[in-house]
Amino acid sequence: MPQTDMFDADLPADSELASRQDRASALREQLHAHAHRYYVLDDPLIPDAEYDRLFNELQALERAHPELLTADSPTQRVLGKVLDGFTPVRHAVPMLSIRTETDTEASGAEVFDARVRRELGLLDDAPPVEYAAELKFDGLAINLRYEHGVLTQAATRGDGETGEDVTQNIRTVGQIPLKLKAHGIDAPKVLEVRGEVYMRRDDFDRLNERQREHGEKTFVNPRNAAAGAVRQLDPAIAAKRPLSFFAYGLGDVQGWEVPPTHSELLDALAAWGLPVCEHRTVAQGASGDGGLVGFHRRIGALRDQLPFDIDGVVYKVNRRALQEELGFVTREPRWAVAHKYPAQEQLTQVEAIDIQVGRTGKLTPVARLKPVFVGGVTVTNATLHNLFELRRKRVRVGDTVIVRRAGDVIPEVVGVVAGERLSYVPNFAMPTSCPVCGSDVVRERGEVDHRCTGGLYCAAQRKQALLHFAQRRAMDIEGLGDKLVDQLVDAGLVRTLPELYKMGLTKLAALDRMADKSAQNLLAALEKSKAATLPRFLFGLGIRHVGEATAKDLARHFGQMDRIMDASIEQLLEVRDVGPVVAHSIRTFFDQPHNREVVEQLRAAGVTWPEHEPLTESDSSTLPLAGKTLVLTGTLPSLSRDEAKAMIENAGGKVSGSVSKKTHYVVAGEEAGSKLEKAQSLGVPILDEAGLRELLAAAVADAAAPEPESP
Ligand code: D41
Repeated sequence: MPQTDMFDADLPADSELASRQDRASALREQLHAHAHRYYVLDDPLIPDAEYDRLFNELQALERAHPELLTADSPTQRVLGKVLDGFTPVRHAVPMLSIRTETDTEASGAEVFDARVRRELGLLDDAPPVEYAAELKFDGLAINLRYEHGVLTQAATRGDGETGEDVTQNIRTVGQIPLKLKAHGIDAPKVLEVRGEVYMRRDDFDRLNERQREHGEKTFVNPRNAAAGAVRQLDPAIAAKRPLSFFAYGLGDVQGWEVPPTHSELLDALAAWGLPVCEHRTVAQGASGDGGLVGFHRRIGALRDQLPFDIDGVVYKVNRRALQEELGFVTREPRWAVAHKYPAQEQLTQVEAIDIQVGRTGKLTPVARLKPVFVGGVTVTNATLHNLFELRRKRVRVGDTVIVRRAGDVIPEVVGVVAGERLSYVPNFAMPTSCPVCGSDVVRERGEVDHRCTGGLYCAAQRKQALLHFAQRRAMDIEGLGDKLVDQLVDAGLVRTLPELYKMGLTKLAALDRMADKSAQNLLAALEKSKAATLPRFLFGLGIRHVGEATAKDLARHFGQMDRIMDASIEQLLEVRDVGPVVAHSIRTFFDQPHNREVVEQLRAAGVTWPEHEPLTESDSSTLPLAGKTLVLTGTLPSLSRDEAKAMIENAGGKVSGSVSKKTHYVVAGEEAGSKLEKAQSLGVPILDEAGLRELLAAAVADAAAPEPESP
């Protein structure tokens, strides 16, 4: 070959040809491998949309450069192999495929209508063509053969000519009648019904949950779960996989007059007892609400609320006479088209795994993704929910993952494409301190979520903490609602609870839509809120698991904020209705120096709470044992521990678990141990049950004495 000049135009052309050839053969190999996993093993590595993308690329390449075409190209045959375990079934009438309108815009309907009209030779002013519009179920095409009304055979589509006999498995599908419903006419000699076997989303979720519980492999989506079930060799296992079915067409028919339109055909199939989807319509032409475009739009809006997955809608020329006139191209009827919606799953790469702290303090691992267009938007982040989900899915940085975005739902990582990790990547670990505020991160026993314990100190939880603090049942700061909190935080005016009380009129009034008058009102409301009560203040702090009732119990039990802040787990457990989870939550909260600081700063800002809140003053401090702490130890002759505790508390006293100098009485029964000894050594008065009863009676008498008049 003569030496070619560097700038010879032939040179790039030659190398282009070589790289095109390489690309085509690489695509063919990939498609073969993926098709095998998808069709034969029912265990695809990539989402359908990614497969379609590769397929389309190869098809475009072969079209533009026919010399690249090879006989074994996946574009040259319908895919799908007969598994060893199933008997092949030759379809009496081939199962056609359906043309897909690649255009996902609404104009797909118009393109189809225009083509139909052209092929039927209709003039522009001819009336609209009538279409039957239905859903495109995302399942597995199946042929059901009924002979004299009895289901005799069910077969997969296979390559359209030959499928597999899956009668055993299909017979387990409750929705599929084993016998056609009698409705006054004789069942046809032969009726072949075609439709889609699919799995409902709730069934899918339950199935996966069960699989997980049994330590078995889970499925990435309902379609794969359905396909796996239909081609399950053991019908007993297939029977446990919840499948559903919708009919949408016919195969071989003998001894039945097929209705003249598709819509009437579906009505007739429904009358035979076959499941037919209710979301279907008869449309006049393409345009407008009454046309295919309107149906496409309506179903698009409904898509995410449907209990099953669809990947598009299907338009069919309604009149069979017209269908016959239009005929077929290769294996696709000219009278039908599938119009897809944007794929809800795509492949992309995980670039990093970050932690997001939510308004409630929940830490969520989030995958930062190479941007990918999925479900109609570009997605760059996807939730991994929690550490357990992340571990279960085995997601690591650098992995290629399937991302799903359905409707308004937050995009999520469905799973990892296996076998692509190139080097060692460490497993992701949850941080032990909050990435936002540095507070401890905890996970409660039996819970999957990790949480920041920073609470009102944590910037991520700021707005939530402020709203909670301001609410009526807490500090009751009138006028401090959602919008204002957003504004204050976003403007940087308030970062912590104490800063609420440091706002000046000038800065406040400078806020958008904030008149002088409203600023003054807010300041007045803040001022008024300073005179708080202990239970309201405590509740307002937003300690996890401390609701209004618990806050009241705590206030009544301890009487003072400082005692609550310093209470040990043991002491907290003495409070009525406080169990280990709540006690831990309170302890952890006050173990965060930031949280103690917030309390101190609020105090410094002038927020006050009487040591005994007014509500309990009426029930409690006027009560006979108000302010008295008793300790119970040993077994009393007639009272159970709980009964004694209730009697003391009803009289306004507190029951503590440990004896100290502050203990007023120790009530000792049989087999009293170290607490009795301690009381003796400290000189704390010791009572038996009779003594306790006496004390209560005496106290009641005291309390009945007239109170001094209030000034
Ligand atoms: O919901 C579907 N997946 C669906 C599939 C449908 N609603 N209608 C369909 N109609 C046909 C023709 C027009 C050939 C009777 C189809 C399919 N075919 C089909 N699905 C898989 C291969 C062919």
